[in-house]
Amino acid sequence: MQTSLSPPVIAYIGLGSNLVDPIVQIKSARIAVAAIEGVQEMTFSSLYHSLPMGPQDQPDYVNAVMGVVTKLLPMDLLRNLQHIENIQGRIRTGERWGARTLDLDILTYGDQEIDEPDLIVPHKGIEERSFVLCPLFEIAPELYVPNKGSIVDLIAKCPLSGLKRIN
Ligand code: ROI
Repeated sequence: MQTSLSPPVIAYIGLGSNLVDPIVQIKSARIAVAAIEGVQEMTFSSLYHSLPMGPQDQPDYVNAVMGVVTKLLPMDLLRNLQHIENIQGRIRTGERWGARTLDLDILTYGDQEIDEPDLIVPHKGIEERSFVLCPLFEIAPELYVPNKGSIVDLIAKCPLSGLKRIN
């Protein structure tokens, strides 16, 4: 894949799956993300079982968050993550907020705020998603999420119901 390089930036990536053996999906995705040229794994959270946000007639999710150091520009990182989603046979049911084999979201990219048609960073709705905030807090308790607040404050305001750490 054609990519442009920038100075190293710490980015956090959210991983989620609720189809086709979600734990295996997340573990394979971790390996694939760490193998992207210009991306180096720094930290990886525990895996968490979470109740679906959105339609309830879908399986529970497995979620995790990965911290990386990357020289890729945000759009290049995004394209690489989408490529991994596709390789892992991402099934889209067509339903809004429906079940998915693999979701890889850029949660934060350094202290940057990005508002492009394909990419909003920090991830939209992060403050309502305990399945993102808890694993993120586990690996980055000092993090300040640009324009949103400290991870500590965000967690304090977000209900944690239905979230269970797996390992
Ligand atoms: N719900 C949970 N629990 N975990 C997710 O990763 C997740 N991802 C989504 C929607 C459909 C919003 N719900 C989710 O995209």
